[in-house]
Amino acid sequence: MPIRLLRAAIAAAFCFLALPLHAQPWTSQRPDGHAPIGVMGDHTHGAGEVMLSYRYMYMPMAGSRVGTDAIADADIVSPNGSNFLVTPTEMPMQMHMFGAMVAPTDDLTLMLMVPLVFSEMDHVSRMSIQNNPDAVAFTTESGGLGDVKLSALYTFARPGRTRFHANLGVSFPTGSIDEQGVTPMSMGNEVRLPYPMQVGSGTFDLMPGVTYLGQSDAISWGAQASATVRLSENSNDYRLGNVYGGTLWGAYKITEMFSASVRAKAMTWGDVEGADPAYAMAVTNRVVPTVFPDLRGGTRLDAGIGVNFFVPSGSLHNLRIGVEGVLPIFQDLDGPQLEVDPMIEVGVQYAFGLFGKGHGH
Ligand SMILES: [Cu+2]
Repeated sequence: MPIRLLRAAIAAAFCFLALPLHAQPWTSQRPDGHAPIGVMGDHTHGAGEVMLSYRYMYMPMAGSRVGTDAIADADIVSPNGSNFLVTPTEMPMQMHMFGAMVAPTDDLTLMLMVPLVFSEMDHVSRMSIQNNPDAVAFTTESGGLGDVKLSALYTFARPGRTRFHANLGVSFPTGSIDEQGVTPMSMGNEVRLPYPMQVGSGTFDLMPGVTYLGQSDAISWGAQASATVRLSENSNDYRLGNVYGGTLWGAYKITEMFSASVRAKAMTWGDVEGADPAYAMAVTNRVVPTVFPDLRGGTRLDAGIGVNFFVPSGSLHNLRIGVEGVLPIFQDLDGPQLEVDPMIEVGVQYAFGLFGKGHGH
């Protein structure tokens, strides 16, 4: 392509991103001024502003897949199938996330996120399936403080009614990777629970990303690309796979207080590298798929619908409530691995000005 054409194409693309070029800047002072609640680090704040938030996420998993195909629990534990002794059948996970944002300048917002994670895992075994196919053989539980994340969000462009900011986060290894439980195979002893029941990554992780936001009078839209990159091996001789994701959303402002959104999200995550030596015997004896480092990765495409509620004025000005339901529509898993079922996320956010301003950006 001739250089001149290329230049014109780039200019055209930029104009499209910056549409519509109204005098009015992008604003958070509307219900769709924040992304659907499932998006993290979507918005920044004005200088001197603070936001406190709480999110609840419920992620149920049930049934397993190999690649894109469902596999029956009975086939996973069959000697003629995947030949494991035990398989997880269900794993409901709940997360409570406490967040704080503070903006030292109009361009820089700092964000702290503190998660509490609670998981349960139900299993069947080859023996239990022969005796009573519907009975749960045993359940394990884990939970507690997850990996605390600290991010900087830096706005680097504001063309027209759009914004671009860079996200740079660090995840701290505050979550346990030594969660233990008793299983029928452990003869009453506490043994280390498998990879997916561990609460943290055990490593410092880098979380880079970039976010684009746009607005017209009635609708808003945005896109975000993000990654989680593990910086080392953890103290149990492994590292979780890196995560790469992208999400795209659009929202319609129904009134000054309500908006509705649709969203698409794609993510791919790697297998575990290395191996926790605590699982060595379980791997040798093919006890359960969840201790195999090469049965952890996958790719998933989700669709979300959500609503945002916003108080535009008065004493509760800048109080927000968001709800989003997320439906997995494609899953390709290194398996047997548990698949994700429809998830729900609910959040409350409250922003205020440190100097009594609280105008919201
Ligand atoms: Cu905020």
